[in-house]
Amino acid sequence: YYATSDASSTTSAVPMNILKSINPERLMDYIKNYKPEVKSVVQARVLLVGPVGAGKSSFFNSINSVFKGHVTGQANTGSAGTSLTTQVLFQGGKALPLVLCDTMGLEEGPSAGLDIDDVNGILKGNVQDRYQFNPSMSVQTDGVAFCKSPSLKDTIHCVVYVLDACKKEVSARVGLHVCVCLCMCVFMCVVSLGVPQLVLLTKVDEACPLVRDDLTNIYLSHYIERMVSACVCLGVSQSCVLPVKNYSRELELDVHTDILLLTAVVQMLRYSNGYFDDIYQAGDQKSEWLGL
Ligand SMILES: Nc1nc2c(ncn2[C@@H]2O[C@H](COP(=O)(O)OP(=O)(O)OP(=O)(O)O)[C@@H](O)[C@H]2O)c(=O)[nH]1
Ligand SMILES: [Mg+2]
Repeated sequence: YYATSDASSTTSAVPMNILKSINPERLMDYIKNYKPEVKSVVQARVLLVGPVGAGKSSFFNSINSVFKGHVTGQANTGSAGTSLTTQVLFQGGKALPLVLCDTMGLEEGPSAGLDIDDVNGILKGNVQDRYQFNPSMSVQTDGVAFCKSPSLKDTIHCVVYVLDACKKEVSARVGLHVCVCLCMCVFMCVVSLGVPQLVLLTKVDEACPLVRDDLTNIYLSHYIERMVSACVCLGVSQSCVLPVKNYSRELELDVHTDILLLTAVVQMLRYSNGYFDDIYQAGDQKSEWLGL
């Protein structure tokens, strides 16, 4: 069996274990002190999108736990919520410069889950927080929850595809599973808007026994390495794939789990800044919109 036979082997290509050499405090400081490179925006807005049950809500909870200093379970995990939930992270009563937008999952079928018009509406900032999606109908442009003239702060600055590392849609062999096809449709839409994109590969603990036993094996696991390569079929480069383990059943925080989660957030903020840079370079005609 593909997963288990490879999961127990490690690669010798990585000379040292990077995870053991990263200081989580420095990552937290980077996040706390991050400032978007445009005056009109104070928080980077990151959209989490992906199949049902991939770990989108768990990711928000996990990041929240890291900043709170203990494991919390705030967002709706394990149930398919149907709203757009815009979640701000706080530490010591102070809002962090990052907003995670959690959505209902992508599902097969024309009247299930989010559709491409819904995603398009979220990306452009047309869909307001708490908007209840109707799985059998796209966002209504004449509805009260539709924001007709959003500004840059309301739009999405980075899109993160959340994929379960245990699922076959990520595997190289079954690379074109329907959820990946759906993600690819979203991808095309995101590319056309110029929004940067990353892949969050969750449940690395469930996917590989070596990693389950010791998370610091993450960059040594052939199985995870192959999963990361398989994500390239979505159109992102390998460096844009961020493997993480969310807090799911744990009662206590773990430093290596924190490092992977915080590293993912740092990348999200860097890519958001890349987006602001691109817009800035795009020309003066947008300078008013940007508040420059
Ligand atoms: N072992 C393990 N379990 C995880 C991980 N991430 C999420 N889970 C579990 O997977 C299940 C689904 O996670 P959710 O966070 O609810 O997934 P979601 O993407 O928000 O799902 P929908 O909102 O239904 O689309 C939950 O039971 C989580 O505890 C992980 O990294 N490792
Ligand atoms: Mg959820």
